[in-house]
Amino acid sequence: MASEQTLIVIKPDGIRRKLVGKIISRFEDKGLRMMDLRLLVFSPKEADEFYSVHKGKPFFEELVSFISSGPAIACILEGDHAINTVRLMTGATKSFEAAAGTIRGDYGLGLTENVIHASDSPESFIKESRVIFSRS
Ligand code: 3AN
Repeated sequence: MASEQTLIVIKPDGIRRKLVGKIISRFEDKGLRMMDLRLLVFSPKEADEFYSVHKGKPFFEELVSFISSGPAIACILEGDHAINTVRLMTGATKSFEAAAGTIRGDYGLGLTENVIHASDSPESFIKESRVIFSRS
């Protein structure tokens, strides 16, 4: 398979808890290449756009407010099967149910605060990375 790219965002809880080095190391150890990296604080408008697929869901406001509550780190990773590989390494949405050995399983207990976001498809990757990397 040709190399593909994906996006991860280390959420504000991951930054506050100083997990950045550990998380990035996992992806580097796996063999994924880091193609771009950005520290940002999501504006409410960017957060709204980033999570637009969840608009109307009961947790949407909380999600937008949390992701813009402090600095986050966005990183584009590249490698064979990168999207699926990174999703597997990220673990289940509910950190308290995520398998040991995954990032959420090892570092979190939360649902809204679940340490990391990872794109779930090529379309999501394009949309999400545009929100983050096209800002000035
Ligand atoms: P994932 O990040 O595992 O792909 P999604 O895309 O279903 O999960 O949800 C996006 C984010 O919305 C999750 N990472 C989590 O922070 C939050 N979220 C999802 N479901 C809920 C829920 N039922 N209550 C609160 N927050 C939720």
